[in-house]
Amino acid sequence: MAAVDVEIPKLEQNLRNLKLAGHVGFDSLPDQLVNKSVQSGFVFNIMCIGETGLGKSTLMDTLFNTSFESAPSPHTLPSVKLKAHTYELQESSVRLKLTICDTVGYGDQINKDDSFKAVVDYIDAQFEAYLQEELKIKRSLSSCHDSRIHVCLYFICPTGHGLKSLDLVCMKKLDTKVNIIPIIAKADTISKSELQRFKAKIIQELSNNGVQIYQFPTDDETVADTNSTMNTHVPFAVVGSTEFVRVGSKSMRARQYPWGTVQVENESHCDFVKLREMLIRTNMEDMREKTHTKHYELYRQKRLEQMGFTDVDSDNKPVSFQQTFEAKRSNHLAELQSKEEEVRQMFVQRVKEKEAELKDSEKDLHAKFEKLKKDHSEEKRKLEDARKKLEEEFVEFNRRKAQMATHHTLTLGKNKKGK
Ligand SMILES: Nc1nc2c(ncn2[C@@H]2O[C@H](COP(=O)(O)OP(=O)(O)O)[C@@H](O)[C@H]2O)c(=O)[nH]1
Ligand SMILES: [Mg+2]
Repeated sequence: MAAVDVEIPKLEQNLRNLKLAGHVGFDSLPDQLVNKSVQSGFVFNIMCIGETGLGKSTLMDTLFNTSFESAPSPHTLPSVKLKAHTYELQESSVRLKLTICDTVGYGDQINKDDSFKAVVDYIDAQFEAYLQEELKIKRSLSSCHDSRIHVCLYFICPTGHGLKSLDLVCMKKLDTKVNIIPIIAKADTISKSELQRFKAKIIQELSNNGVQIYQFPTDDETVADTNSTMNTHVPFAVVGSTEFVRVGSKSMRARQYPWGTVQVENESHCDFVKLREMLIRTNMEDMREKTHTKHYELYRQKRLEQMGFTDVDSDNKPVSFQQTFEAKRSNHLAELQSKEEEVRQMFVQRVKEKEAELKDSEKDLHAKFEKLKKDHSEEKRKLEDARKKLEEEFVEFNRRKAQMATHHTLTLGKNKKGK
């Protein structure tokens, strides 16, 4: 392929600021963007990790103020299974395709060593599906369902004693793959003073183990203050409920106990509102973006490197995709050729060996045949000799017999004369 020299003008150097004499209209670009996004709808995928019975399904119902109708899972599963369900939700004119991925059987096995593996595999599989679509010649990224997990809500058991080792191991394995928001489940079971200590302990343990959890972004001024305050409230202590009680004229989600009522949306009762605010109302787009630009990017980079692609060669010089591909192709061809040559050599060698073997056995056969022939003629000669000898003996015998006969007659004659 002939190289084409194209002079690329240095844009920055030629950049001039111009004033417009009147209204042109490209100030509508943000609106165009909004309209387009609203039209195509949004996708958001949540993964809930936590032991069975920690209130994952209840919290999802509470968060989206609906009933996803999930059947409670048993505690007896032999391994962790990931189950994803997708729902189409609509609020005013905005459509949201929401996928909730549940870790069924998480933490239920006696040996919990591999509990996180199913989760990691699931997250990787979604990245891989997206990567494969991206690498296709005919891509349909906008129409195919993006199943990459945008956020992982990690449900912590409200023990008041800090994290379990399974929690730490799993979050450590996931922190480069997904935005993790740890939450304290069933926070109505823990007292106010205990909760503060528990939260501090969890944060301490996470940082001691180098687990990176999702930080609400503070680079956008409009939300920087709220987000930075909210970052200090993590892990949110949440309560979920499918029961409603009337408070004044409003019906709200709550949990009723003999000693009182926990209102899910009451900020002095729990952090549910904070979680909903951060997860859905303020940072949903940031989590979608971080998933693509940070976590997926890392996965993509690792996978392409695994496949043997690189941006720079050993001398740190830029290498294009095509160069890498061609180098790989010629390497592959050379390898193929040397393999072919090796196989050919081996074949020739084998044929030679077989030929020599055949020649040897032919020689053997020949020698055996010669020996047999020799033995046979020897035998024949011996027999001939024996026959001759016998014949001679026979002649001799006959002769002697005749002689004896004559002698007998003579002797008898003499005797007659004597009488
Ligand atoms: N005390 C308390 N119980 C809860 C809470 N959320 C859910 N539960 C109860 O815990 C049980 C299991 O909840 P579920 O949502 O099925 O848990 P999952 O297995 O994690 O999906 C149910 O009886 C719920 O009513 C909560 O915030 N506090
Ligand atoms: Mg459930």
